[in-house]
Amino acid sequence: MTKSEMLFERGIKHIPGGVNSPVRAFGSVGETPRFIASAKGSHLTDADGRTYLDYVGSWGPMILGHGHPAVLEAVEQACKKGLSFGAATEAEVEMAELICSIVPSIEMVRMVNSGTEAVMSAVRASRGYTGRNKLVKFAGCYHGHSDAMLVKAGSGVMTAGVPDSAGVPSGCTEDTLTAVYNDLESVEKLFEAYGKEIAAVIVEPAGANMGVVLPEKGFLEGLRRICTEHGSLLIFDEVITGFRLGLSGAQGYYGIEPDLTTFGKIIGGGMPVGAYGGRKEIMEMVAPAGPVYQAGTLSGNPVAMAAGLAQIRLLRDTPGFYEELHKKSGRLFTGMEEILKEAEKPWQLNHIGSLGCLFFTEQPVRDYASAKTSDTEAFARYFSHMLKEGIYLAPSQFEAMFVSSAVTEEEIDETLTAVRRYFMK
Ligand code: HOZ
Repeated sequence: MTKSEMLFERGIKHIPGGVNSPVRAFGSVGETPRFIASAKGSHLTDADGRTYLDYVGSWGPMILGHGHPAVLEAVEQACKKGLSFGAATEAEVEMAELICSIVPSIEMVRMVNSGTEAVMSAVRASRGYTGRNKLVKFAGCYHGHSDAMLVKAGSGVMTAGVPDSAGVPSGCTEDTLTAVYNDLESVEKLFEAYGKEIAAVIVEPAGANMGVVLPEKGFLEGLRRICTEHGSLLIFDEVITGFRLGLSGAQGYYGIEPDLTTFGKIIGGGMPVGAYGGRKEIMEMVAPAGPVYQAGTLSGNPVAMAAGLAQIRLLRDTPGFYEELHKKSGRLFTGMEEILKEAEKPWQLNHIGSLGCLFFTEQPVRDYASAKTSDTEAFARYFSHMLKEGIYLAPSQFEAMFVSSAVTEEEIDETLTAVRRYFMK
């Protein structure tokens, strides 16, 4: 028995499913989860001492790779000054100034502790601001696990095959309306029926929790237009795409200005962080400036702020960071496409910047329904092969592959060799 297997056996006795977040249980790929002991640069090392080339990067935040010296140094210095004060600090002001200086649509920002919390709070702010209750989300988009968002959600909800979670009272989701990703008509229909009641449309500007699903030309522009016409707010959930598709996230990449934006883990450099922000008049609704209540003892935690500030400044100040990362990732994804052209199995490879996802289906993947046509057993076989080759992919069909700047050109070649060995056998 491996140490990971033993730890899983022990964990299962006292943690639901043996893990603290469902996807990491490896359930949908039929493997035992690897328990990670440490990580450095582009690699993870498990409890058995096996190393893996990491294409998960803690689900996004480790865009610089693990243990970047500048981030570690900032954390060490912050730790020495105190772990938590439950009071305002200079670092929080610096973080707010930094985010507002980078993302043009954000004039004010509130720090929280996770993407789930960021979305929950942004939705509340949108309702407080508009005085409306209804919310439009898209099937397959994942916005964390707050009650109102667990309707046709992506990520682990999608692999679990439960479109709606147990334990969520119907009263909590009756104002959540679901539209089809990349289908503006489905959005128009909801606005025809409920236009004056819709507080906001929330969307992952590039879907990354039903696998990777890209917005088609005109989709985000259409959402912007519809929201403006109806006095509803447009919320971009940039928990995955923020500081990943570029310094100003998907909104900069596609040139669309949302009213509110949510961020997650990436702005904490690996520490538990989230944030939501947007136009001043909307954010001034939030307590104590306004009547929308939202609070948190650990929000803006000094150690998390130090890590996040160090990481974001590196992303901002490293010349050509995103060009380089996208070029490297592009070589990986086009290399995979070349190999897959020769493969007999049906496939679709969706990718953008340093995010990608291989689906096992003949249908182009453009929404929840087409993502669901992927053969998840074929994905599981591919996943197991890659893991044996020492390559750690997201353990679910409906997650993204994240490339970090720590991955070398040689490691891209190694990855392509492993892909080739699978498809050419
Ligand atoms: N899709 C999730 C991140 N957005 C996976 C991580 C998790 O749920 O643990």
